[in-house]
Amino acid sequence: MPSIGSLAAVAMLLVSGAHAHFQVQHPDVIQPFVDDSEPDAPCGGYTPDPAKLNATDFHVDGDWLSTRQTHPYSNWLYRITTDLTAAGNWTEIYPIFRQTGQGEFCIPKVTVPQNFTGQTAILGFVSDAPDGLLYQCAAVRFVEGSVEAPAECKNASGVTADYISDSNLSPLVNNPSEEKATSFGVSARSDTFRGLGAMFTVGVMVMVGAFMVV
Ligand SMILES: *[C@@H]1O[C@H](CO)[C@@H](O)[C@H](O)[C@H]1NC(C)=O
Ligand SMILES: *[C@@H]1O[C@H](CO)[C@@H](O)[C@H](O)[C@H]1NC(C)=O
Ligand SMILES: *[C@@H]1O[C@H](CO)[C@@H](O)[C@H](O)[C@H]1NC(C)=O
Ligand SMILES: *[C@@H]1O[C@H](CO)[C@@H](O)[C@H](O)[C@H]1NC(C)=O
Ligand SMILES: [Cu+2]
Repeated sequence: MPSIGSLAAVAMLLVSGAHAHFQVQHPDVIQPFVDDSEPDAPCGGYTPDPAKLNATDFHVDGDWLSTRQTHPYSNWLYRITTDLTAAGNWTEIYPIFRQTGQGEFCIPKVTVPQNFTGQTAILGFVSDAPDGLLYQCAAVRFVEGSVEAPAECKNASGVTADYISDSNLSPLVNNPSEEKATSFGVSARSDTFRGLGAMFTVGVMVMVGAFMVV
């Protein structure tokens, strides 16, 4: 009788080859984007070349971040560093949260400490997904002021978000957030419900895996 753990591992292996993880919609990420390399820290398969960065302006008093995931859920960390090789010294710029549901997720007003104004930096996206940690990086230039998010900044229907603590993500920054008591909007579902949801997801993955083997 195989253990639940090994079944889950098999399911995750099957799933990892089966879909596209996640992509960043905004700001533009450093190329090339290689889906299979997304598990490679710190940026998804490459080290940024400081001499060749094509930085996008990011407004320190409010700018938008947009992603699209193909996972049923994942936990997100947004982080920045002025080390343009992305080797370390990361600062968290938004509390770690769980996105439940596939598709677009956009936060319209992400702020950065004002003393970053004028600096060029790497903005890192890390997703703690059912198939492991996944990475992407954008090159940004911090500018003053704020910007209104455009219409393309939207959440897929049915997607929800809750702040969460994540012991895989918090060591990846110098200033990890405490778990927030409040949720994004609708008040938090209980941890029990969340746990059951995760077990259901793994159960479905195992069944899909078994189906693919047969
Ligand atoms: C730099 O980025 C801009 C906007 O994202 C894009 O239009 C342009 O083609 C890029 N240039 C290079 C050399 O990659
Ligand atoms: C680390 O990042 C901070 C900004 O968060 C910066 O002031 C400091 O110079 C950086 N240290 C190194 C060694 O890059
Ligand atoms: C901004 O100020 C904080 C302390 O308030 C400091 O830890 C951080 O290194 C500074 N960042 C930069 C880029 O200077
Ligand atoms: C997406 O959902 C989050 C969490 O509810 C919310 O904070 C954010 O404003 C939403 N984005 C848009 C574009 O409505
Ligand atoms: Cu994936």
